[in-house]
Amino acid sequence: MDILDSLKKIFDDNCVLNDSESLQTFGKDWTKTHQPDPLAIVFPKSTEQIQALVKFANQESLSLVPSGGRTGLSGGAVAANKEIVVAFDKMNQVLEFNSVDRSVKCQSGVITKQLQDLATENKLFYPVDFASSGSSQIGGNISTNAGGIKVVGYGLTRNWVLGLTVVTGAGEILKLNHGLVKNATGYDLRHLFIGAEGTLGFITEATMKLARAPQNFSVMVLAVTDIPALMKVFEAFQNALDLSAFEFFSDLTLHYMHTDKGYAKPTEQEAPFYALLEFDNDNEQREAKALETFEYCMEQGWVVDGVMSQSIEQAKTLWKLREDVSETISAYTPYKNDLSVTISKVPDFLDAVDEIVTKNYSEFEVLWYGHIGDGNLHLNILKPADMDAGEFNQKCSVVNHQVFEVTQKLEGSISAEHGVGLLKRDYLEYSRSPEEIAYMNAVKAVFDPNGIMNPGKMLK
Ligand code: S2G
Ligand code: ZN
Repeated sequence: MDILDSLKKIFDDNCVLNDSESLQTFGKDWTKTHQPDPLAIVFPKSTEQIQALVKFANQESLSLVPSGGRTGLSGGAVAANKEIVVAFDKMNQVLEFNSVDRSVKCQSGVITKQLQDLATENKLFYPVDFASSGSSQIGGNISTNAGGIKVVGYGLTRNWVLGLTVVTGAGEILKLNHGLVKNATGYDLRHLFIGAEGTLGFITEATMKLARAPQNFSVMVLAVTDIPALMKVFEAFQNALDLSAFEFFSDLTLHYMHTDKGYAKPTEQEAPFYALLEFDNDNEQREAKALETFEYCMEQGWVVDGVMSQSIEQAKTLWKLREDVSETISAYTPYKNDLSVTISKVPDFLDAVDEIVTKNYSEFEVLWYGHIGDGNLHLNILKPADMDAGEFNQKCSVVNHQVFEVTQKLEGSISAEHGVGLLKRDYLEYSRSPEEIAYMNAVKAVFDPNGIMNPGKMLK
C-alpha cells in the first residue's frame, strides 16, 4: 500500500493533502529561504492519531515536521525534503477552563489570541503576547518557548505551562505534570519539550496557567539620547515601578512606522532611540512615581521628551509603534538577527555589533528594536529595493560570524527567542559548548531514536 493510502487509514477524510497548493502553504513558516517540498500534509484531530502516525513513520523511516501557525522566523517548520507535515489546524479545541486552578487545558492548535480572549472573558489574563499572536498556535509557542513583549513582567511561555501531553519520537504518549503547581518527583520532562522545536516529539495538548488581570496599565514612550542613557532609564524605572514591559526602537525604526504606517511621532522632541515601557497603574501613587522618575531622567539628560498614555486606547496606540514593527518592515525582506546578552552587557554589545554592521553595511539601512528588559535585541538589515534577495542574504550572512563572535565573547545567545530551526543551526556552537551539544544529541536519541522528528532542525 502506498504511503498516502496508509496515511488515509490513520486520519479522517480530507485530512491528508498532497495537492501542490497545500504542499506550498503548509510546508513553510515566515522564513523565505527554503523552497517547501513536503511529501504530504496531515491534519490530526487526536493524540492517538498522532501516535499511530509516529509508529508508522518509524516503521517506514518517514520524517515528520510539526506545523502550528507557521509564524516561525528560523525555518523550524519548513519541510523541504519530502517530510510529512503534521499541521495542528484541526486540533484546536479548548478542553477545560478551571477558575480555581486558573488554568486552561487546550489542544496545541488553539490560536494564542483565542487563549488570551478566553482568559479575559473569565477576568483573568494570559500574559505572553507578541505581534503574531493572532495566527500563532499554543503548540508552536511552547515549542519555541516564545517570549514577546511582556517578558520583563511575566516571563516566557515556559513559565505558564502547567502540563503537557506529548507523543515522543518513539511513539509513546506521556502526560507530563498533570497541571500540578508542585511536583518534586524527578526530572521535569515537560521542560525538555518546551523549546525543543519539535525535535523530541509532538506536543498535542497543554495545560496553561493564567494570571490575575491587571486593573489598569499605562504606557510611556520616552525619547532617549543614547544606549547608555537607555540603560540608566531602564534601571530607574525598574527600581521605581512594577514594569510589565520595557521595549526600545531606534529613530530609523520610528521613521518607517511614521512613513509606512502613518503612525504619529510620539514626542515633539526627536531622539536617536525611544523607550516604550508599561506598568500597572491602579493607583495615584504609581502614576506619581512614574512622573517623578520621568522628571529625574530628564534632569539627568537621559531623556529629552516623553508621553504617558491617559487611556487604555492611547496606551494601545502607543504600543502599535513597537508591536507593528515586524509586520511593517517585512516589506523590505529584512535580514534578521535575534540576539541576547545579560541586560547589563547591552550597551557594550550593541556598540560592538553596530560597529560591525555599520562598517560592513554602509550601503544598507540597519534597524534596531527589541526587548531591553530581557537583554534581547533585534537587528534588522533592510534589503535595498533594487538588490537581488539572494545577493543581499549572502552579503548579510558574511558578518554573521563576526556578530556571533561578539555574542559568544559576551556569553550571549545567537537566538534569544526565535529559535534555532534551520537558519541558526550551523551557528549553534557560538552559544552552546560542544559538551552541551553532545548532551542535547543524547537527549534527542532517547526521545527520537530513529531521528524522524523534524530532522535537521536545531541539531545537525
Ligand atoms: C519582535 C518579532 C519578529 C521580528 O518584534 O519583538 O520578535 O524580529 C520580534 O521581526
Ligand atoms: Zn522579539
